[in-house]
Amino acid sequence: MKAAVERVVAALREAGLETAVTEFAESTRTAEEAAAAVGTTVGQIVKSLVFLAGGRPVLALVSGANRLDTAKLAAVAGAPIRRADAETVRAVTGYAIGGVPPMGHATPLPTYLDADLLGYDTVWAAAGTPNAVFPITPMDLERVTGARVVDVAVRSGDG
Ligand code: 5CA
Repeated sequence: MKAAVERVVAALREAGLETAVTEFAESTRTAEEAAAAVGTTVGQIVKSLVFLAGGRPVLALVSGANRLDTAKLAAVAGAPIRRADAETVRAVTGYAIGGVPPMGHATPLPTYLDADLLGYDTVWAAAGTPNAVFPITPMDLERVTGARVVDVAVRSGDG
C-alpha cells in the first residue's frame, strides 16, 4: 500500500471508521473512471475539489454527476471563489489531484458537502492516490469531515 493511502487509512481509523480501501490496477483519477472501476454510478463518486474562497482554501465534496456552481459556493462560503491550482491542492491537502481524499489533509479545510450525495446509501471517495478509493455512507462522510451540507450543484434552469 502506498504511503499516501496509508495516511488516509490512518485518518479513517482515527475517525472511528474501519472502512476498506481498494487499490485498483486501473485508474480512478476521474469520477467516471472511479465509477467504472468500482462498478457503481458516477453520482456515487465523491469529487474532492479545492477552491480558494477569498484566498482561503476550502473543500467541496461534490457528486460525480454534478458540476459545482461557483456562485452557490461563493454564497455559502461568503467570499469570491476560484479553483486552486495543482500545486496549491498538494500543499493544502498533502495529496495530488486525482487522489485527494475528503479528510485527513495536511491542513484542516472548511468543508461543504453536496446535498445530492445524501441520496445514496454508499458513496466512494478517493483514498490518497489516483487508483485508490473507499466506500462510506454519506452520514459518516458528513460526520468525519465536519462538512456543512449545501446545495452547490448546477441545476438546469438555474440562472
Ligand atoms: N479519484 C477521483 C474520483 S474520487 C478524483 O479524485 N476525482 S476529483 O474530481 O476529486 O479530482 C479530479 C478533479 O481535480 C477534477 O474534477 C478537476 O476539478 C480537478 N483538476 C484536475 N486538473 C486540475 C488542475 N490542473 N488544476 C486544478 N484542478 C484540477
